[in-house]
Amino acid sequence: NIPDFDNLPEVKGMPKGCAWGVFDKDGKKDVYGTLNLITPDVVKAAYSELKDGVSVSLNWPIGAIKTPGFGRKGLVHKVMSFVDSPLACHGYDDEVEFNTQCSSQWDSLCHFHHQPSASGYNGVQTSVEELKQEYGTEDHDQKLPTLNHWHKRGGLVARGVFIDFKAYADEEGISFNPFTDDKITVEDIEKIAKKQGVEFKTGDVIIIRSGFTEGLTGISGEKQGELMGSHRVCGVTGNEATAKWFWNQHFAAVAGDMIAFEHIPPINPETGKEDSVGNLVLHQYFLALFGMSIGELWDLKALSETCKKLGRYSFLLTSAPLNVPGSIGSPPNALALF
Ligand code: UVW
Repeated sequence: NIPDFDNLPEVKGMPKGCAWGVFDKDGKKDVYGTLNLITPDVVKAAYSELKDGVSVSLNWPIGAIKTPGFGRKGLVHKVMSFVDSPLACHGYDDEVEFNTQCSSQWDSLCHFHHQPSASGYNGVQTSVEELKQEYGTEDHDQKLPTLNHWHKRGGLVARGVFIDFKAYADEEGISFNPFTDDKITVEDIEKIAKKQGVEFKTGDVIIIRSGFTEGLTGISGEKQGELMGSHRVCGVTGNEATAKWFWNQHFAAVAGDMIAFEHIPPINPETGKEDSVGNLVLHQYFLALFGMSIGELWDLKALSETCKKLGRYSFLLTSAPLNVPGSIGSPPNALALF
C-alpha cells in the first residue's frame, strides 16, 4: 500500500514526491528505500521465472573504462607471487584498487543528495566523517543507507524486467547515439514493454539497454575518452514526470548500461536550459527522495541476446554488492537467471 507520487505525504521543506518516512518501521528510520517492496511473496513469484536453467552475467569488467569519467580512479590490479613472500611456494594472490563507480555499479542511497537541502534519503545529512565512522562501526547499526546493509536482508533477489531500447531502436530505424544527450522517454519504455510482452509488477527491477557500454567496448582508452569527454551522454529523460512514472510503477530499483541512467547534461526544470552535472534530476528523485537505488554501466549485450533467443524479457535477478561497511557504491555482482 505505497502511496502514488501525488499522494506521498508532504515533507516539510522538501519538494513534492518525497518518500521519507514511508518505509520507516517501529520508530526506526528506514535505510532500504524501495527494496522494501521486495517482500517474501515478491521473491517467491520471481523464482517462477526460473524455467530454462540459463544464467547471464550483467557485470562489465572492472577496468573496462580505461579513464573513468568525473575524475574517478580506474582499476589498479596487482598480482603477487608467493615465491617472494613468507610462504615461499608456487602460487599467487592479487590486490585490486578502484573507484566503485568506475564500471558496473549500484549507487547507494548515500551517493547523491537532494542538492538544495544537501539531504540524502530519509533526511540524512551525511558527511565524509560520518561515512567513515559507519565504516568503522562494529554492529553496522544501519544509521546510513549504505550498500553493505543489503547483506542484512540477503542481498537483492527480485524479478528483473528488461527494456531493450537498443534492439528496438535498431529494428525501427530510430536514430539514437549514446554519446550525445539522446533521450529514452517513458513513451519509449511503454512501447517496448508492450512489444516485448512485459508487464511491470510491484518490486520489479527495471533494466534498460541503450548501447552505451557496447559503444565503449573494444576501443582504445583514448577513443573512450573522446566519446565521453564532452559529458554529453544518453539516458532516460530527467524530469519530474519521468520520476513520477518510475515511482508509480513501484519498482524496487532501476538499472541500465548508461553512465548515469539519465541523460547528461540535465535540464534545469525552472529555466528549461542545460544545467551542470551536479544537478542531475533523476539522481535527486530516485536516490535522495524515493530511496530507489540506481544501477549504471551494466553489461547488457548478452542479456539482449538471451532474451531474444528465449523470447522472454523477465527473469530472476540476483545481486550481492561488496560487503564493505559504509559502501557508497559497489559492483553489483548481478546475474539474470532464466
Ligand atoms: C554521478 O552521480 C556524478 O555519477 P553516477 O552517474 O556514476 O552516479
